[in-house]
Amino acid sequence: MGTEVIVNGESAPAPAEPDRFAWFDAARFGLFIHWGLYAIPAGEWKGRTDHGEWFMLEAKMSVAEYALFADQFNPVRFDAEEWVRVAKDAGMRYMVVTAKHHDGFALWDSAENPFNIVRATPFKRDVFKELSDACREAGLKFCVYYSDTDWRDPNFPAEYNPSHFHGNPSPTPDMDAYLASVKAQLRELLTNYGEIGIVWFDYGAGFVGYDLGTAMKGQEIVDLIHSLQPNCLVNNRVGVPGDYGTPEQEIPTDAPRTPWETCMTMSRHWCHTTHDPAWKSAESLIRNLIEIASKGGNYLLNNGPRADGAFPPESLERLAAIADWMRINSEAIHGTGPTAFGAEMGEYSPTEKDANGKPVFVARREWRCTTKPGRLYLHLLEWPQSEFVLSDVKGTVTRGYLLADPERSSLPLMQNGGTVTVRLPALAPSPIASVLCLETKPL
Ligand code: FHN
Repeated sequence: MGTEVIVNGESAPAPAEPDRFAWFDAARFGLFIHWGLYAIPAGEWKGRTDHGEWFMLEAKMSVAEYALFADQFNPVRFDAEEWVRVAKDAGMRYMVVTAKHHDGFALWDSAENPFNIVRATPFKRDVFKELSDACREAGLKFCVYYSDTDWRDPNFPAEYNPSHFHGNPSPTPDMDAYLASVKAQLRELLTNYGEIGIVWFDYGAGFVGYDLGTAMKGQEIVDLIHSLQPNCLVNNRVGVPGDYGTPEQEIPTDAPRTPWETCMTMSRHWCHTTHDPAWKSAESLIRNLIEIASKGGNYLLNNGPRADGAFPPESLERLAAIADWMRINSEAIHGTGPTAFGAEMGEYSPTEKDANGKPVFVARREWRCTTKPGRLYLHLLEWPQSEFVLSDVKGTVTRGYLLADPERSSLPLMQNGGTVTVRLPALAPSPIASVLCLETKPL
């Protein structure tokens, strides 16, 4: 974009490039959906109950055997508007949905990939059309998960899989043909469903000994996406840096300086399973959101809908608890920047080392901070006895109040240089995290 334009014969500064990241950076919170044929066995098969979305590989199923699940897939309780309402109520600003996972089953009406919900199941509805419409109507970004792996496609090389499994191996896989099919499917997704916020690539393949970016021609794929939708974000999982990083099931100790998003399950598995014992508490999910936002990242929290299209009750319970907390505190998450401090996170031990000989990080859990211009949001995880003391404050604090106080009554506070002391009520408004907002003005 040039530095000037001519308007009515006069030279004027060129409009700034649209910031492709603005919505992502403000969102801070999204819903990840893993949904497909694997929801039918829901983890249980021939005596085992610990399968997940890798079910076809774990059960070493042929394409023909796995396709029998498509004949049964009829999610009569699927309701796109209900999915979107639950996500929006929880404060989620975007939704990433598995268009095609490693098993090759597509959730959109694909001419390129007829093994899809419209053409291969009794359900016959294009859930991507219904979800993209519902997201747009509700103001959520609709985003697409797409796996680099396809255990059905004979041209996907079996050797690219960690276990060299393939449901339909060709003796002479043709990677160019495979990539042509990948690009054709991406064109369908980026042409037929309106604005796509993110193409969320994933790697099922181990690409053992192969350079993912070269094998998948990653930059060509990213360029194709941007040629179709220039503002669409692409993550870092097609073998090239893409637009942002994707730590999985973990929150980085040190906040990356480039855009990032932690994806995490609510339970043990990404997809719905009937025997999942490891559901995380709503408290830990909310505190993850706070931790991630205080480091300037996004939280992509996963939910695995059931085969009938309904969200599991365990998910609904947690999302409702998150909605209750966000109803009061969302301004301390949406549109915020990272902490103005940092010492509150903890420090590296001067003596303790981990298995790799690196200093152990000793985390602190008293409070976290998110920021906006003229605002410090202190997320109090442990309620101080009577007062909260904050050091290294830049500028002057003009007022302090609890977001849980509908009147936002000013709390007694005093400031001595960079140290601010706030008198707090005896009881914490929330056992999970109570947010103290300090309004500030520059010195
Ligand atoms: O293999 C996939 C897995 O099934 C799941 O989709 C996660 C989600 O980020 N990604 C891969 C494992 O990293």
